[in-house]
Amino acid sequence: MKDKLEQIKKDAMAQIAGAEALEALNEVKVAFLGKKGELTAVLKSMKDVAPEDRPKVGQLVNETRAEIEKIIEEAQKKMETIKREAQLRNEVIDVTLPAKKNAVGHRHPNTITQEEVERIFIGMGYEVVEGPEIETDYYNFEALNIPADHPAKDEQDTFYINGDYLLRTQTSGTQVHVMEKGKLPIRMIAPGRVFRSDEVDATHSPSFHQIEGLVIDKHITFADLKGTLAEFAKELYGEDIKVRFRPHHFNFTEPSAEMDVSCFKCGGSGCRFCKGTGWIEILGCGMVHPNVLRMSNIDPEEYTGFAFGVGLERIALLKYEIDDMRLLYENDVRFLNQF
Ligand code: 2U9
Repeated sequence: MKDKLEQIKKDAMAQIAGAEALEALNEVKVAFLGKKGELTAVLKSMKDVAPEDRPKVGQLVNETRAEIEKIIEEAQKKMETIKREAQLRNEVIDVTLPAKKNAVGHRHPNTITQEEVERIFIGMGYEVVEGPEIETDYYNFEALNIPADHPAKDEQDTFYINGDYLLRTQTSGTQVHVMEKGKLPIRMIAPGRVFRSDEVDATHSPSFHQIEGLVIDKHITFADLKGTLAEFAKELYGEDIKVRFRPHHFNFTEPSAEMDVSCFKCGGSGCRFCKGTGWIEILGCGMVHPNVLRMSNIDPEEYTGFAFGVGLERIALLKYEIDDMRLLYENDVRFLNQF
């Protein structure tokens, strides 16, 4: 029996030494130590051993088993180490290689322009307020002193959702919502998308963006309007920019005006950009009409205010010298990459 066990051990050693991979080693383990393995067979044949020899033989079998297990385990560890080392060699990372460049997106020129305008007014203490794109006739027209028979209310100019609701044609409804809350003074801008039933061309689109402003406080005068908007123009186009105000008409402001800036291309001497005039129109403005204040429960005897409106796309087109508004909506990356 002792010789037989010696032989089994020798065979096992030889096979362990010959096993080239973990799988082969596992097979050796099964062949010697498994349920149907050689050592198990020896244990099963113990019944043929004389009873007085059994404890000794049993001990011998167990020792052989422990030895084979130990050697297999060592071989296993060795192979795992070799495998891991090979893996580490293959997966080596050269940390000195340059990193892959991430494709970073661009802010849309409209967004850049909007953020620039917001930055300027936030710097002057204004709040940025967003309002709903769907409004009622009251918030879009009536509260702004626009009478029922005004041509702007025509279906040719305004998108009606139904008899009650429409897509706002200006962001002014947002200011009305703020005024109705009754918290004064107000110093706010309302940026956002507006809708008008226009045909698409180089300067028109059925959907564009406005930034409107509203200031209401005691003792606000046209001088405040002029000073604020002149400062805005300087921040947007540079210290040397001049402004001029031309009388205009809006239902929601009285008096009303349009503001021009001196041409930032030629400095005012006249060029193709300003069509030879030296001036470029950039916004509309005026003192808030007493009717508008009254409708939102503000006493025009106590409070006055000014308002203004800029077309965001117009500012962006001028800023980047883009001659077709459609480029701002097509999202052609070759165009957008430039900003
Ligand atoms: C309230 C009171 C007054 C907003 C104003 C303008 C003048 C204006 C145009 C600019 C270019 C529209 O996009 S555009 O075509 N807007 O000229 N907007 S004053 O006046 C208000 C708004 C709200 C309660």
